[in-house]
Amino acid sequence: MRARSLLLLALCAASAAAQSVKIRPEVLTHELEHPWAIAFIGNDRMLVTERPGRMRVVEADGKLGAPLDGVPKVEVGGQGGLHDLVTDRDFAHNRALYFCYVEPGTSSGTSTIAMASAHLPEDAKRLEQVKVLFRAKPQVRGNLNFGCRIVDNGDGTLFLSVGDRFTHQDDAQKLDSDFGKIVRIRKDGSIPPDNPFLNRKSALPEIWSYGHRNPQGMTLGPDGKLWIDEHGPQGGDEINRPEAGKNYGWPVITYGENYGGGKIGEGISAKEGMEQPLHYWTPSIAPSGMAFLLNDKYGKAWKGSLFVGSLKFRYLDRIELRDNKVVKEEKLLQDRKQRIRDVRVGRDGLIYVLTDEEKGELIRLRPE
Ligand SMILES: [Ca+2]
Repeated sequence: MRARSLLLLALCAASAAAQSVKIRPEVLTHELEHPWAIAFIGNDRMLVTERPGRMRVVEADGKLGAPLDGVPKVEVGGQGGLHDLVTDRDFAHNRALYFCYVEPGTSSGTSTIAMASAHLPEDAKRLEQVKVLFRAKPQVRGNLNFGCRIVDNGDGTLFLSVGDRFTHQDDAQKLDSDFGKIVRIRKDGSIPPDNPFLNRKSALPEIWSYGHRNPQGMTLGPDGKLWIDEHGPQGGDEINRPEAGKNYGWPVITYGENYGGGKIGEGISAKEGMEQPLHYWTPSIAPSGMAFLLNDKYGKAWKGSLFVGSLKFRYLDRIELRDNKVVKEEKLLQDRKQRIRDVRVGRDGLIYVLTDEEKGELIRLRPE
């Protein structure tokens, strides 16, 4: 009897905890084809990328605009196409945007990851002054593991995540390749004078950190540091806080294994000189966009939480951290069974989510 009441109490406590913040998902549009990223371009307007190479305005009431003119040619196929989009920190004054995409290579069948800047006029009908700031080296075939998230670091530089392209996993440990790296450049495309490998012979000067696999989520934390999530192989998806010049281990150390089983390399998960992840998921959740909620629109319980989309298990993960350790995870939007591609906090302080489907949705989470 006593055990039963204790169990009941525990169950009540668990469900009370799960329902501590009730949210009402408000679908603004379900007419987006594989949307990838949201940028807030006004108090009541958003700009969204669709992987097949389009950018479109979504009004606060969900009204969808025509595709913008001026988007460069994008190589669409597999996981690749048009990916991340961010506004400049000073967007209200300079109307500057940064976006990344898969660009056709110079020889047939090859491609690479490019990052460009553009000016968005007030009417938001087209991109102007498009300038390619960076192209990842080398150009190769294949359409997997592009990475392709951007962060405006606030010091005049941009971070870009570049995946290992799947076929080039060993490049993640090589400093003469951009694959498996976080790169850092200035907003005019030049190299910042304090990047970590400027004095290393044969190292690419844009490299910030290395040993990454496929980072599809990236944001600045409340600590002002860069936070990323990255896909492991089978198991071993990670959260990292990439610091200048550090090695995050892939493919030498990993908590994952090869698809279908079998160890990767020596099958080790730790090695001197290589950083441990802040957190890892086994089995893989296939993490996507990430955002910190720093306001209390959803009450105190969610303030400070990190939100990460799961493509594979189709939920929004709410992560509580203490001293940079994950102390709790809560699965949200599970009943909707949608691949979550991006999560951002809007100018209104609310959480917005994109679902990566043929009829992809833009969802605003209303606290109740
Ligand atoms: Ca790692």
